[in-house]
Amino acid sequence: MRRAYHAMRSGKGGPVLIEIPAEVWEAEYEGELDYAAVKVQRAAPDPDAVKTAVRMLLKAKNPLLLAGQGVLYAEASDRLSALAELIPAPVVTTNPGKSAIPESHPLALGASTRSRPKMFTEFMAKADLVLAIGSSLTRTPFGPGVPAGKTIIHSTNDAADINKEYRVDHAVIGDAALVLDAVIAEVGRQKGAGGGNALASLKEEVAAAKKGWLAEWGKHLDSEEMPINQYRVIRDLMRTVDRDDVIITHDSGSPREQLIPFWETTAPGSYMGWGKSTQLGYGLGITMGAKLAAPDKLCVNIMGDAAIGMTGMDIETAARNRIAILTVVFNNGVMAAERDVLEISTKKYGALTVGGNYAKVAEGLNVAATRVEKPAHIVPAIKEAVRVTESGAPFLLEIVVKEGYDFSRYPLAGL
Ligand SMILES: Cc1ncc(C[n+]2csc(CCOP(=O)(O)OP(=O)(O)O)c2C)c(N)n1
Repeated sequence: MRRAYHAMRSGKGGPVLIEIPAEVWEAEYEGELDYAAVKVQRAAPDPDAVKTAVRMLLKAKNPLLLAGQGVLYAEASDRLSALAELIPAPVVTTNPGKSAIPESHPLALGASTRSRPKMFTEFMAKADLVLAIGSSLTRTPFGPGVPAGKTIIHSTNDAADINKEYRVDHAVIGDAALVLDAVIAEVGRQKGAGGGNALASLKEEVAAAKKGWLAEWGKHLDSEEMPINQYRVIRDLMRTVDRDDVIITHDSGSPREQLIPFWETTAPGSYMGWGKSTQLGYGLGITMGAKLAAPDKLCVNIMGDAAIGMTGMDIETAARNRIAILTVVFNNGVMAAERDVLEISTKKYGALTVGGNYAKVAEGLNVAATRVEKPAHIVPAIKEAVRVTESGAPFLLEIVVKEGYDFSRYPLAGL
């Protein structure tokens, strides 16, 4: 158990599986239990590596910070924002790193899975140096990737990730909070006073890029169409809930691609981004976990109709245990994410289409539910849903949406 807790908590921590043979499981332990809680261990970076990293950062014309989930685990979001302002440099995040810098921050460009905000692509394209921090820099279709031709500084707490999938120009090993502390202090030493103008003009550039991108998507976000446009639901949800007090996630399929670019996080840890292991139903499970860990937050998962069809019986677990999550179902009657790959089985068996009324299913599983078909009913339904979750019970909000497979793609050249 000591080894297991150490592996869970230290370094690049994560789940641990312990296999216990039956005869051990059933045996009585004789004697005093000799167990002490295992402390979290953190590694600090090599000071010379920090000096070199800062020299490179300050020499770069367009440096960009790429933050991963390690920044969230290290609770280093404030330091990340401080470094961004100090250099100054804009910040993008990986999919699991989303909210490592709150996206309401004026230097935040958002997160990326296969979809991403336009300014993510624009600023990544023109960056000459990328400092990846708290990221394994693993190549995945559900992450951003760093296009070829950029100088890469890779900072992670796991030395095994360095040079794994990218040839990096420089590495700084260590816990993201300790690395950021050291880098901030070194920037202070190497950089003279001034730079205020550069920060102000960078903020203006980011704000203009963001405004332009949102204007392009206004027709979706503000859509009055029926069946309802998914982006309109995301917009209304953002406007109705207190984003500081939310933990939200998506399921796999279109909801992930739709939510990640447009859900602007305001607090670290308020979004659970995932995708490398992309099984439908994961969003529902981790939302229940989030609610158990943070009972005062509004915990939301957005899933498609195929997703709830395959994995949704677990909402009964939430009802039985009074795990007061909010499940939003985008019911478009199809597996839109699979449209391009299910040609033959769709012709032969109608495999693409799924049908059902999930509000009725929810009621059968003791979960209060509403089905919404008109845009004007979205906000009142969200308010009712939040009220029910605040009373301690889960809620299912089914929204009849259009198929909608327009995503905020903006591909990155050179990947
Ligand atoms: C358990 C599991 N089965 C199959 C898949 C493959 N898959 C990914 S998305 C998807 C369809 C999702 O459809 P839906 O939930 O209705 O969302 P939509 O894309 O239509 O919005 C499927 C079958 C998966 N990721 N996980």
